[in-house]
Amino acid sequence: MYNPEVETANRAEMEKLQLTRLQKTVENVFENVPFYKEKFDDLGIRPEDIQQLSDVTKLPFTKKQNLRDQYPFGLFAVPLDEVTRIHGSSGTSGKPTIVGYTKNDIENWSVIVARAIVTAGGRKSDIFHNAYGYGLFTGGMGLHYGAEKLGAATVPISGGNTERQITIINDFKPRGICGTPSYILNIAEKMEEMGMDPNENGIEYGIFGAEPWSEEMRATLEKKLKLKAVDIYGLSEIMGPGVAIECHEAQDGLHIAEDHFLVEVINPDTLEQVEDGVVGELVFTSLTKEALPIIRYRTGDLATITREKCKCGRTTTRMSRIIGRTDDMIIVRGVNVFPSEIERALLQVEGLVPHYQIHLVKKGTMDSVELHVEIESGFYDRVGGDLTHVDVHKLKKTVQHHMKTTCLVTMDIVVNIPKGIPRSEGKAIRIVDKRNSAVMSL
Ligand code: DLL
Repeated sequence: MYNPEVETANRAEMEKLQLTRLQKTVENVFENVPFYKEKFDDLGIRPEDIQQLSDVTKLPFTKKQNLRDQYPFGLFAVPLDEVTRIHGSSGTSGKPTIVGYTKNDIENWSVIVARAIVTAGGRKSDIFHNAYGYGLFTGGMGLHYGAEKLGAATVPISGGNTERQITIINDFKPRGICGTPSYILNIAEKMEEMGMDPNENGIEYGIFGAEPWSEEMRATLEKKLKLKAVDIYGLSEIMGPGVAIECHEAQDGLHIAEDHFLVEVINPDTLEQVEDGVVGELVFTSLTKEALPIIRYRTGDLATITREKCKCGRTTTRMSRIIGRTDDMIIVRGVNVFPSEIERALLQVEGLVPHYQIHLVKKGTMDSVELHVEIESGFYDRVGGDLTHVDVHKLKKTVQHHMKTTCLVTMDIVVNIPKGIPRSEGKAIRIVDKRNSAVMSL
């Protein structure tokens, strides 16, 4: 069940399965979700119009705002009586986006995540330390049910209480761990602070995601914790974690669970599909969901896809890591900047730890970026705790130069003392927008 033939199916077999499931999903939403019925009527389409997979482009898009407008249960395709779980995702503002699952949805999701853990190198015999937050957020419960489905001894530690996490890791000796990359880094640093070597904890693989991270962050985590780190992607609107995951063999793109999710990549301006390999916005249609089937959901996440067979033998379409968001893109003096680019450039500078924040401020009438970085404790001691030291000045210049060459933007660099950047226990806050607040630190 966890490494089924579907992962190595040839394209024709996969597309046949996808088409049958797409047709069923379209009929379902047409019959049971007034929002979609109305949209289909407006566009003059009916379920019978979906005769081949490429007909998906005839269907309307769904956006986060549509879920917000239908808060909390308006897009559900089944009566609440058949819903066995509710999750949500916290937006930056207002109420969370609510999603629901039937018993079958939970079963499918568990199998998808169990498969994902196997893809990451996990086994039934593992102890599996789950540091994703439990709650409305899909990370904790999603990984939990998958790990249990696999048969791993699942430790539902959740996020936070880092010292206790470390004790549990030392005592239980898990083979696998999962959490947001920023929180796992936080755990590793705490271990060092407590006089332990995070290299010696015996963890063999880590499943990290739910927030953007870079190859450089992967290298840092793999070195610090001596494990293989793979990227897991997902979003609550589509299911939760497990929509796609990297294999431990190649670590080269995330395998999409295509038997459950149909992927498209579109140009966010023209809304047309782009060629494989071209960066665009990921759009997913659920193929098996019962409680909240979703048509052409615009994720806002930017990536590329490839249909080339992977070294691991799987034939499923792979997506690149998320390289930005349509709405997270910072436009500074006309230049598009993505936080992930900043992270990549930052991690190439020696003397800094991989925690950072991008503060957007106003300088007069102009938008400006203040990049808050954090100095390594060894470096800090070397300069005697003096942030005006000539070496700190040099460090600032180096960072500024790296940013200018990677992002084409001149940024003000603010060096923080060790632990000066707030640590996360879940998704890290990378962007602080101070442009409209009265308090500005210039
Ligand atoms: O973050 C689900 C998840 C939990 C994924 C645990 C992986 C691990 P939401 O809270 O709905 O769901 O947030 C979804 O998070 O649209 C992306 O912008 C971002 N995201 C998720 N995974 C990744 C990743 C979960 N691997 C939103 N890389 C998505 C970059 C990611 N961004």
